[in-house]
Amino acid sequence: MSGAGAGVEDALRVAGADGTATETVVLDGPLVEGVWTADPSGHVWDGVLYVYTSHDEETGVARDDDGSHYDMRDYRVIELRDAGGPALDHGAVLHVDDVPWAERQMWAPDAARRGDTFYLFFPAKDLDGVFRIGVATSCSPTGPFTAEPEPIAGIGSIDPAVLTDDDGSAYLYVGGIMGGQLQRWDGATYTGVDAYPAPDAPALGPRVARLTDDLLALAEPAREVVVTDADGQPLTQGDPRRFFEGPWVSRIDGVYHLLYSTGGAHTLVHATSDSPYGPFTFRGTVLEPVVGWTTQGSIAQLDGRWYLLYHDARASGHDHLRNVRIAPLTVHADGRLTADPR
Ligand code: FUB
Repeated sequence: MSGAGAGVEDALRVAGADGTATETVVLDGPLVEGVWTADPSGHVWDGVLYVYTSHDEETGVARDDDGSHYDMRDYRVIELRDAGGPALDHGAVLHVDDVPWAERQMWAPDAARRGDTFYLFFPAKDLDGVFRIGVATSCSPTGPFTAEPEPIAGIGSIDPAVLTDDDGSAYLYVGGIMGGQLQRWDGATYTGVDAYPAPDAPALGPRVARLTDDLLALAEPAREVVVTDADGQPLTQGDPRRFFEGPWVSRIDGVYHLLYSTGGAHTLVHATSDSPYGPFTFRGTVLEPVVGWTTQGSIAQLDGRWYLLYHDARASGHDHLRNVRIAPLTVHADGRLTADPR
């Protein structure tokens, strides 16, 4: 952790670059500067907001349809005591070189807690170029994390997100189409073949499975999550509102909210259900398109207020060099969610 030797409160007063706190008023700017961060997953534990992010870098890998230029190699944790900042960047907490089965592209992560153990869930490509989901553990929310020797069996693709429900059950959601390879998974099997539904057929949905009590494996086969329109009809593959990537589920006032990116339409949207498995009913746009091709987000409640964590590329002008930001999130009386980015 940065600020080593000093208490967290002392470290929070330190202004500086990578590995120290920033004095940015984060509701108006990036959470941290001097390092590119993306794909934020926010969790409040013991009154502190921990934001788990991927770490964008310019490594010279050429842009392609597989997203190879999103060539990230490690994860970071950013800590906030207050949504207005300052933010403390704890630096790299897990590097691809320390994951026995992973080779590249450490994309959007999430974290979970069980007792005094903290879990980092992450996607990465293995030696065969297949996106798999890994898990790493730590005794601290700020790492460092130690990876399990093998990825989680029975599930793949990208963008893991874990919902810990009120009864303690934990659900793992994953998925991203195109470069995220969701279209190449048939149940628990990676086929290597792009199989997209026809434009007028039900869209590909993220996958969900309950995790075992130790959060290291699936407790059941993964199933597909369906998102429907207001009439209960599945959104079709040709519908710009359909799921693209970045699933995130929060339970707000007893309702399960599935947040996801629509990809080509460049919006963050949400859908609601009375079950963590869905089906989810499409509700609307949470975040209008940001600068940059990708849009990704998560939801956290700090000091009684709801926030959206998201990223954009407005500072760099390059899709693959992003900054994580935070915006107030309004929960409307009818259950709709809308973010108010600055
Ligand atoms: O950051 C790499 C990938 O881009 C993520 O996994 C996607 O959700 C998108 O943000």
